[in-house]
This record gives sequence, C-alpha cells and structure tokens, in this order.
Amino acid sequence: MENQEVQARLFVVGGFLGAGKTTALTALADHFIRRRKRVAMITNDQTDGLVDSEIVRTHGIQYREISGACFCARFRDFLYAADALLQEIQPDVILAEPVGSAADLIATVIKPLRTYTQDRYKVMPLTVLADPLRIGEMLPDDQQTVAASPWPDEIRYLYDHQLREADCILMTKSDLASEREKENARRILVRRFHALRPALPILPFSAVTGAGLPEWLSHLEAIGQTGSLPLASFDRDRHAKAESALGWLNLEAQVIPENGGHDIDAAALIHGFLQRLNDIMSGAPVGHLKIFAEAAGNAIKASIVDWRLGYAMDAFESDALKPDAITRPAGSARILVNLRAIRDPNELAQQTIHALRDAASLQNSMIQITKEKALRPGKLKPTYRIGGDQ
Ligand SMILES: Nc1nc2c(ncn2[C@@H]2O[C@H](COP(=O)(O)OP(=O)(O)OP(=O)(O)O)[C@@H](O)[C@H]2O)c(=O)[nH]1
Ligand SMILES: [Mg+2]
Repeated sequence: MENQEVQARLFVVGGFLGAGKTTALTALADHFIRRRKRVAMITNDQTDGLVDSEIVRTHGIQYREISGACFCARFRDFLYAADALLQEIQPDVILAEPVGSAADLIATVIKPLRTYTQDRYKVMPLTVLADPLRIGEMLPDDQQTVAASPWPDEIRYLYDHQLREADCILMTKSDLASEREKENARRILVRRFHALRPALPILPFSAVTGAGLPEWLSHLEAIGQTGSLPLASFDRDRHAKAESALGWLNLEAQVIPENGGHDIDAAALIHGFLQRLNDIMSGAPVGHLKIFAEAAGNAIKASIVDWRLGYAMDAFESDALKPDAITRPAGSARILVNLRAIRDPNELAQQTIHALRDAASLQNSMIQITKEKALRPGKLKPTYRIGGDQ
C-alpha cells in the first residue's frame, strides 16, 4: 500500500545521450510550477562542469549535482542530495536525470529508493526517452541496417537495455521528426519491446509544444508503484565497454576580448566554434555535444546529436545572470562544452580547444581554459542491486 505521508514525488527520467531528458524535465518542472508546486532537480554526469546544471540554474530551479558516476554507483550521494533538497525547500516534486549512459536503473535506483525511502518519497515509474531520429541506427532490425549503423555493438547493447527496462517509453521531439520517421521508430519499438511487455506505454512527446505531457503523467500515475521489473539479465562488462567506447569531455573557458572595448557575441562565437569543430572532427559520430555560453547578462545553449541535423540555438535571460551575479573581465564570455563522442578523450580535448581558439580569434578574443576534464568512464559497482540475476 502507498504511504499517505510521503513528502515528495520523485521522477527518474533516463535515456541515451541527447534523447531530450533535460528539455523534457524542464518542461515538466514548468508544468508543476504553473500549478504552484515546488520543484527541485538532481543532475548527474561522469564528471563535473555540467551544461545541464547551468540550464537548470538559469531556469531558476533549485538543484543538486551528482558527478563522478551514475546515480547507481553514487546511490548514497543521490539520497543525500534528495534529502537535502527536501529539507531545504520542501519540494512537492523532485526530478532526477541520470547520466545518458546509465542503465539497470530499476534494480539499482528505483527499487532501492522504494525499499529504503518509502516514508518520504513516492518513486514514480521509470520513464526512458528515445529520440525517433536515432532509434533506427541504434536498434537496427536487419543485417543491412546493422552494417550502416555508426554505433558499435556495445553502445547498441546499452541503448537497447536502457529501453528494455522502461515502465514508460517517451518518444521525444515529436515536433521535429516527420510522420514517417515517427511511424518507423514506433514500429521498431513495438516490435522489440511489446513482445516482452505488451502493455508498455510508448508515447509521443514534444517538450517544445508540450504535446503528450498530460498523457505521460497520467500513464505514470496509472502504472503506480508495482510495475518496474528489474532487467532479467544485464551484462555489466558489456555496459562498461559501451561507456568506455565514448570519450567524455567537460571543458570550461573564459573568452576575453583582446584590448577590451567590445563585448563577446556569444551566438557568433558558438556558431564559429561548431563550424570549426565539425571540420576538425570530420563529422565523427557524437553522442551529444552541448554548449552553454554566458555573456552580457544573456545565456545561450546549443546542442548537436548528429552533425547532419545541424543545431538549434536557444537564448534565454535569467535573474541568475544579472550583471551583479557575474564576476568576469568586462565584455568576456564564459563557455562550457560537454562533448561525448566515439573518440579518444584527450584528442577530443585538443580538438575542442583548437576549435574554440579559432572561433575566439575571429572575434579578436583569446581563451583561458578554466576546467578541462577528459576521460573514459570506468566500470563501477552499483551501491545496491535489488532483483534480477546479479
Ligand atoms: N524540437 C525539439 N527539440 C528537442 C526536444 N527535446 C529535446 N530537444 C533538443 O534535443 C537536444 C538534446 O536535448 P537534451 O534535453 O539536452 O538531451 P539530454 O537527454 O538531456 O542529453 P544528455 O544530458 O547529454 O544525455 C537539444 O538541442 C534540445 O533542444 C523536443 O521535444 N523538440
Ligand atoms: Mg541532459
């Protein structure tokens, strides 16, 4: 029976890199805020310096960041963060975004939470997001499409297992994909996952238009606390191989105008940087490339999941960016780059710095690197695993 005294609903929303988790969660946060609910978020990555945290901050949402590993291997930190948010701001809702390479979340996060924290959290069923433009190359259904996929076997294994354990699959970006692309993606998902769980909801969603959000929430309420089946088998070595097939880079830099006297144009800087990086990386597959830049009281973010699709740039203003909240050399910009791609992480760092330096020089500016974290994630044991075969 559900505990009537719970203090907050806790949503965990997973899915591969770039699937749309942060965008969906900020849309969900806005939905609750409009209904006068208090919302907090928890972000997560393999290392610190997260674009996602900046996005959440500029939305004015209180958050905690868990870095260094997935929630599953940092379960105590995760719980500490959730409890701290609960104490500090008494949220009605906590939204948690696991790193985009996380899998096996039912056994290592959802079940442990439901076991140890049922006095204070109602842990909602696990939603896993899938980008319809990527499903075909991640879940190829014949040998021909397997050969055409730019993704190695292990990454496709990870992607499949992320969705395999979902209580609810949300097909994101429904405003972006064509009807044909959506139909094709849905056909692949139905064929693969309805064979395992015929009642699994596979729902269309757009964070941009809000279409599908009420249906998503009502499905989660209907599934309740009793669904959530841990993966029957999960090959942790294969998962670790998938994670380490990706180079991971979190970079932060100041872009400072030479001779002062002018402000950095953040949009032009990002545009120049992306063009240059695309040339240097010659279109190598990226899991996700995220950029956040702050200049002159404005913030801009851009993101690439596939070089061929280009990028959209979103600009926003925020109280968190008021000039008195910023201590930087006059006219300068702060830029954060999070890049995950099939490439050696040190090479990624060099190429990114190279592209950034070139883009800055087009603006008569120089760069100062203030953070550089380049790594391949290693294999870590989950803190708890409840259910399944391990
Ligand atoms: N048009 C459109 N774009 C979307 C939608 N959802 C996400 N995007 C875009 O897709 C890109 C990736 O979205 P994110 O929300 O950052 O993806 P993520 O899953 O959080 O990525 P990681 O944190 O890197 O794993 C961004 O450029 C978003 O603006 C959507 O519903 N419609
Ligand atoms: Mg994100």
